[in-house]
Parts: sequence; structure tokens; C-alpha cells
Amino acid sequence: TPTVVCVGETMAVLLPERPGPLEDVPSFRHSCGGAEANVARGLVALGVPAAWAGRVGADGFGRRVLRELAAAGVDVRAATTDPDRPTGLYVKEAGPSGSVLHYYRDGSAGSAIGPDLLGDPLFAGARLVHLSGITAALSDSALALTRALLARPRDHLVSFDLNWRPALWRRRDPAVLRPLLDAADIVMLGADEAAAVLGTADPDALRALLPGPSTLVIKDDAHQAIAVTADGTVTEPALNVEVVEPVGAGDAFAAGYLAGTLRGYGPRRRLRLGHLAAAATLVVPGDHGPPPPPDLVEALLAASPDAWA
Ligand code: KDG
Repeated sequence: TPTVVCVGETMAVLLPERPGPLEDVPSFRHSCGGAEANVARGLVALGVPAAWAGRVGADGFGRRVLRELAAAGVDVRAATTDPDRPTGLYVKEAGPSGSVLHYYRDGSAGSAIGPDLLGDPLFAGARLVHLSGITAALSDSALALTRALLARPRDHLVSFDLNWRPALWRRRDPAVLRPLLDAADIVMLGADEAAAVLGTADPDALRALLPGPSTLVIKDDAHQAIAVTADGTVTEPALNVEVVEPVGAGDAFAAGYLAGTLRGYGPRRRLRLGHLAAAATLVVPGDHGPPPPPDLVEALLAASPDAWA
């Protein structure tokens, strides 16, 4: 049984062969992505058994999603296929000021997930369920599933990455997000996302707004991450890498942080493993980078603080 179940929408991805306006892109590479599945892949790459639970369409993109995740070692037994709705798609457009994601996912199979998923035996054995704020935006049933997975009493921990995607919230009120975050055990959010959704990025103010979770991890751009727990606050600088394409780095960070948590690491090593996994994704154009070799990870986790500044 997987240790972690990641729940959300996984889509087909078209990655432009080269940066620039979409109309000038000569061809695209076909892959798959989606925040929660990216976390599942990142966990598996770090040696943590992980599953992805969600829904795809009965089409080539859906078969590709399942095949690619399974090939990466992600348990997809709880994934279902929807005969009536297509697999969602997103296209990355890489410009000078970063990537824009174009979504083709309205009415997708992935958005039709709902509380019926909870019947899957996978959830009974999991130590941790990983969710993100994206799912709450997808549909009423997806929001209901998110709430059901956060309901207490529960046998699993819940980690929740805010993953603020304004484009998905045009028809919905993001005020639903705060109580969802507050019901989780581990909350991860970017400082910019916290400011947009909760009105502040100040760790103490966020703590006051979100007293429920045992851990808040606030990622301050690419510079540092702060973990706020009952034992105090730990700040750890990020690795300074040459960024090729940033999408997916937040998911890689989450995978590293959660893998460190499940391995019983202390707060600083958890953050470091998050930064290491993020760095491996920042230097490639896709949503996931190959993780550094385990012995290098160990050496970097033990490096002196100066090496990280
Ligand atoms: O974190 C990366 C995700 O944003 C990307 O994989 C697409 O899941 C996605 C989304 O909904 O934005």
C-alpha cells in the first residue's frame, strides 16, 4: 500500500519545443502534469511509495496520463476512467517573464471527481493524503471531495498546498480556501499566494489566520522557506540555480518536504530536501526533473549553512 495518496486532476501537457508566442511554436512535446500527480512522482523519486487518485477521460490523453504515471512508479489503481468527459489539457507558453499555462479543462473528466472516490481501499492504508487548492476550484463535487478528505476524525494526515491559480477562480469564491487550509495538518503556500488569498504573508499573521495546522511552510519566492510549528520558526535559504522553467518546482518542493517529514527528519532537513527537489525541477523545462543521486542528496543535506546562502 502507498504511504501517500495524492488527489487531484492530472492533465495532458503540451510543452513548446522552444519559447515564444504559441502561434510561432513549430511543435510541442507531449507529457502529463498536474500539481498533485507531480507531487506523487516526486515522492516516488525520493523513495516514498505514492499513489495518484483522480479521473481521466477514455481517450489517448487519459491513457497517456495513466501510462506515464505508472511508468514513473506511481500507483494508479485508484484512478478511474470517465466514458463521457475528455481528459483535461494544458499548454505551456514560455515567454521572457516566465511561463503562462493555458488550460483546456472545463468539463474535464478530472474535474468530475467527487466524494465517491473515498470508498477506495487505498485511503484506508495511507499515512498521508496530499491535496491542493486547485481541486477546490474545479467543481462542486471536487470541492466536496476535498472537504470530505479533511473531515475529522480521520486516520491520515493531510498536507495541503495552496497552489493559487487565479485563472481557475473566475467563477468561484476563493473564500472557501481558508477553512480548507485550516483543516489540514501541513500547509504549504507561497508568500505571494498567501498575500493574494489571505491578505498577508507575515508568518505570525498567517499563524493567527490558520491556527489549525501543526505546520505552516511559507515559501518566499525562490529565496527561502519558513516552517512555523509549535516548536518555533525555522528559515532555510533556497539553492540558487539558473532557472530554465519554474512550473512544477512548487510540487517538487512539496514532495521533498513531505518525504523528509515521513522520514522523520527535523524541520531544517525537511526544508532542505524540499529545496533540493525544487532545484532539480527548476533546471529543466518539464514539470519534473530527475532527482539528484541519493549520496549527493545526503551530502547536500549535511552541508554547512554557508553553502546554501
Ligand atoms: O504546479 C504545477 C501545476 O500548476 C501544473 O502541473 C498544472 O496542475 C496544474 C494546474 O492546475 O495549474
